[in-house]
Amino acid sequence: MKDKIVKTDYDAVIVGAGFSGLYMLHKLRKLGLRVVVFEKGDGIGGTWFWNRYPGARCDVQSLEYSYHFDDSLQQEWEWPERYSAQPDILAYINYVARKFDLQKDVVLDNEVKSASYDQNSGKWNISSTKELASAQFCVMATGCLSSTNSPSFSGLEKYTGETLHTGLWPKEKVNLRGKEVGIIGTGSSAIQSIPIIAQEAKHLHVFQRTPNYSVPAQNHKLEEEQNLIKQNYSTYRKKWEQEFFAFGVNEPAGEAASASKETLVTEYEKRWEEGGLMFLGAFSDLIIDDNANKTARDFIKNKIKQIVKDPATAKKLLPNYSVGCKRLCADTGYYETFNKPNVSLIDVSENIIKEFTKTGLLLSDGTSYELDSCIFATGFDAMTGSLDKIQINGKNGLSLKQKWGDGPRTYLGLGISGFPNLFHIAGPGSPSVLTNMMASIQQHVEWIADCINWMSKNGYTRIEAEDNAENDWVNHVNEVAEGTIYPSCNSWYLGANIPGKTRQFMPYIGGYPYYVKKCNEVASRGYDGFSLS
Ligand code: NA7
Repeated sequence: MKDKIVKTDYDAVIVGAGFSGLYMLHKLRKLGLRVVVFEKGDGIGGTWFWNRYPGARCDVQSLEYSYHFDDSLQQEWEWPERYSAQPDILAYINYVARKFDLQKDVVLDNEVKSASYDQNSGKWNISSTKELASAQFCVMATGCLSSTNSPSFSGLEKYTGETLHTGLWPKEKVNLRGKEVGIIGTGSSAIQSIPIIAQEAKHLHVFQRTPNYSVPAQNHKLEEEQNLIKQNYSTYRKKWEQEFFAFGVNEPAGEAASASKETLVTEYEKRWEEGGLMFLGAFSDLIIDDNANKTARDFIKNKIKQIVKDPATAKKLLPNYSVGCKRLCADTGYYETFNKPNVSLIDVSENIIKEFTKTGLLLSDGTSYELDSCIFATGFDAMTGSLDKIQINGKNGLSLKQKWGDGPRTYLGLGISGFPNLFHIAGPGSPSVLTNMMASIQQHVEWIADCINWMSKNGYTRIEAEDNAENDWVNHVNEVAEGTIYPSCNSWYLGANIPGKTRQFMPYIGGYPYYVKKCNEVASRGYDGFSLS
């Protein structure tokens, strides 16, 4: 079979056909480049292709979580709800692909196995299931939350029940009606799916290692507000991009540390009613001052105690770390679900899941659970996991795994020293997952396309991040994170959910506007911090 694979030469190969890969394709094609996208899945959509679990929904508002590069697109697409469900986002991506005729340059079912830089030709050799390719540029659009984490529970191979992972949910309808269902994990995916699964399952057993903070999404059908925003869409987009997290948030009501009890309660109640992640924008010091943060977490904990009727269950649901440190969740009826007679919460923080048996699982104290289906809502090897799966070799055969052995290092999250002409969209060191991803994706893609265009106009064929610039950026990313509450708990931002992964805060928490300014300055100074030839 292998000898039938022909090698094709492109100007650019893009890995991944999610929001970032597809827009990158569009931009580079417009520059006249010969571009191809290699995608592992049998459909486009990235995160929204794989995460089909019941209740999967975006936690950034639909009118913000969408492309802004084409006005006719943003005018003609109608979002049904304030927060879009996965099928609506997937339908949108497919609509965009049809509108801009993107699919013809996407090779589906095509997993990239390796990418190696050839110093003699100055090209990347990319090997995938269906194609061997060479290209001047390689763009990794592999997603931040795409490589699933499936803990290796002992005895799992013996278990005869059904196993599912929220991040690899089947396309076909999964029937959980009348079944004893277990779900391991209580992150965002679990928090969204638990209320829906509880409606179907005979009994839902929730195995919780660490409770999470969640605020109501207050999702609703979109009506007049959609038209109002569309009338001034570009003004709104500009306004949102001035925000720290690149999404619209009402002005903070001052600093929580010095606010009166009355102000705190009034503001938090208001934000709780408004719904969504904007809750953390209530006061300006919540992510930098743990005393201020305490006022927000106390408020949420009180809400949990009010909502959950059984005090023992409510107690188990109370987190003991700073709110926002693990990504805040937005839910529809999560805490209320624990009042249902067919839902139970099992704390596995100390009494851990010891092993799977033929018919269920066993905790370390000997308690056993019989399960027809077990759902792993155990998250992702975030930000670096997808690249780790590809054998990437840069200059002098240096592998990315080697280079990132003590944690990922990038310049602006976009370029990596030792890996010329390789760009990474929303890589570690970029604001990505801490912002409205759509804003970050568009900014990264446009920056990369402008860079490639500039290189061609100025007679350069090769660009590489300089060591010094990379070191300075990594130090800056770490320094900014240290000044916040973010490194104070075990989160996937730090890689703490993956045994053996180096603990390093991966995204950039200096704010979207500062990051964009920095990227623009770098570009305007002839790509300062990159060496060009
Ligand atoms: P998360 O947020 O990483 O959640 C994974 C959950 O799985 C979390 O509660 C983990 O507990 C739990 N987990 C992981 N391994 C185990 C083991 N071995 N035993 C018990 N429990 C375990 O992933 P999600 O998919 O929910 O969300 C990821 C992001 O997607 C989310 O932040 C949004 O940005 C969208 P832990 O907290 O590690 O103790």
